[in-house]
Amino acid sequence: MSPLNRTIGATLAGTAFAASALLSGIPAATASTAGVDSHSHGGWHYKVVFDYLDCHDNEDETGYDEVYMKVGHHTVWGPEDMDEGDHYSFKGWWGFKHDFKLTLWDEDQGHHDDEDDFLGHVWIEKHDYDEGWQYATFDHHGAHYELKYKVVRYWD
Ligand SMILES: [Ca+2]
Ligand SMILES: [Ca+2]
Ligand SMILES: [Ca+2]
Repeated sequence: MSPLNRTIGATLAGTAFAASALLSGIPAATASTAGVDSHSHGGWHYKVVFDYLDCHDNEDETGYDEVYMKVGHHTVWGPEDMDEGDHYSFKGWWGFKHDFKLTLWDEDQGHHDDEDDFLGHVWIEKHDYDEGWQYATFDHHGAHYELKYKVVRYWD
C-alpha cells in the first residue's frame, strides 16, 4: 500500500507515514468511480476534504505564525508560515476510519518559556457526511483561524 492510500485510522494505529504526502493532490476520481457494483463486498468509506485555512488574526505578536495541525501526537500538516490575511488552499483529502480530533498549533521555539501555542481543535466526524461544507474556528490565545472542510461518504 502506498503512503497515499494510508488512512487516518492506520495513522492512529501507529503506522509511520508522510503526512504532507497525504495532502498532496490525491485524485478524487479514484473514489467516485469505485463501487459501481452494489453487489460487491464493499462498504461505506469516509474521507475529509480540506478546502482552505484562513488566518484572520495570528498568534505571534511579532511576525507570522508557524501553523501546524496534529492528530494525536502526529503532525499531519505544516508548519506553514501564516500571517493575518493569509489564505492556504489544500489539495487532496484524507481517508479516515474513526472520528478524530484535529488540533491547530503555532510553533514557537519550544523552550520552557515559549511553548508551542494550542490554537483550538475540531472533531472530524463520519456522521457529518451530509452536512456539506463546514467551517471550524480556532481562536485560542487571541488567534483567529478558519478551516473550511467537508466529510464525504462513498461506497467501495
Ligand atoms: Ca506563538
Ligand atoms: Ca510562532
Ligand atoms: Ca508560545
